[in-house]
Amino acid sequence: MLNRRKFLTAAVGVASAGALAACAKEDKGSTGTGSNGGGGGKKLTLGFSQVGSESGWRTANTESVKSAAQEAGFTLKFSDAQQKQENQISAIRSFIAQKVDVIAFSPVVVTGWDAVLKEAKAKNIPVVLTDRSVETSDESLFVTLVGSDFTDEGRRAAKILEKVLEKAGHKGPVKIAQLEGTTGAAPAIERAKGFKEVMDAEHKDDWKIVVSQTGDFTRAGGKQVMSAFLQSNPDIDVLFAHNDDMGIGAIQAIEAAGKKPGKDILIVTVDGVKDGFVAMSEGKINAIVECNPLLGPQLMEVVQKVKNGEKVERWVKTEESDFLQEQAKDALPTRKY
Ligand code: GZL
Repeated sequence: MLNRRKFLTAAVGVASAGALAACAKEDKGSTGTGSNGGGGGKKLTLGFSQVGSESGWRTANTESVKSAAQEAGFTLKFSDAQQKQENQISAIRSFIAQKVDVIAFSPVVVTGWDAVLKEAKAKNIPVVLTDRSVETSDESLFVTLVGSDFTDEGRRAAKILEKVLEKAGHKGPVKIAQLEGTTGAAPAIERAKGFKEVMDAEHKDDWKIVVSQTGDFTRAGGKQVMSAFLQSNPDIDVLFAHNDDMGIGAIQAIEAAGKKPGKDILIVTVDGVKDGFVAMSEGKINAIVECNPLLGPQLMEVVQKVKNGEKVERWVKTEESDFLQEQAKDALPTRKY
């Protein structure tokens, strides 16, 4: 996870990574013509390890990466880890053995990457993180992160919940259930952190998270955990779900319990996938904090720069908005994922 301290030390990382990329460029040499790959014509080969296919967000992200790689004229070696870190580590080792030009991956969890990233560094293969970040003691192990600020998404979720509560005319204490993303994943850790920051600063006396558990970013997980929440805490006022898919699963549980989602229990989610907007247009989700999965084009631009040995920002952030229920119907036709 990137923070200011890490950002400052990362300047060294970028310099050495730039050298890495330059080495990679020198090692490759290249013949032939053509515009892609930055090596004077040899096609750039990108090894990409994807988390899995756990949510609508992930499906859209995979599609964006694949189509952008094709558009860029790169050879893409793509691996779906089915949400298992060991599968991602194996895939990265395979990319190293295949001597790809650049490795990019969305780390399923934040820890446990130093060893394999050191292996990539030893072979002069630059690594680009996309979507999620990692915790590492050696900032030179990756060049940059192309992705969202999840802590800010958590803050935005709390701020938009204030508007939802006001619109609903809610008075007095607010009992909140939280459906967390995958345990140990950057978006889960950071969205919870950002939400709690606002809660502690501005709602210490009236908001309380009465129950919080992971639904692993899946619809099934959201439905199962929400059912359990309703057994133990039947008087929940609000659900904050770390992604739309868990929110959609929770809606099924809420309706099965004879309650009205979006009315009896106000719901704020993160992502902004089409099904989330449909649920919001039906009045079942009250607000969505967007997390843009269409990172493909930005990622390929960064990959090309890294291959060319050009300097890149330590964090290439994605632009995103927030949506209230009344905006859902108008926004639906233009949603791209
Ligand atoms: C966020 C991404 C998260 C989404 C979930 O960038 O890592 O993983 O919010 C997805 O939908 O499963």
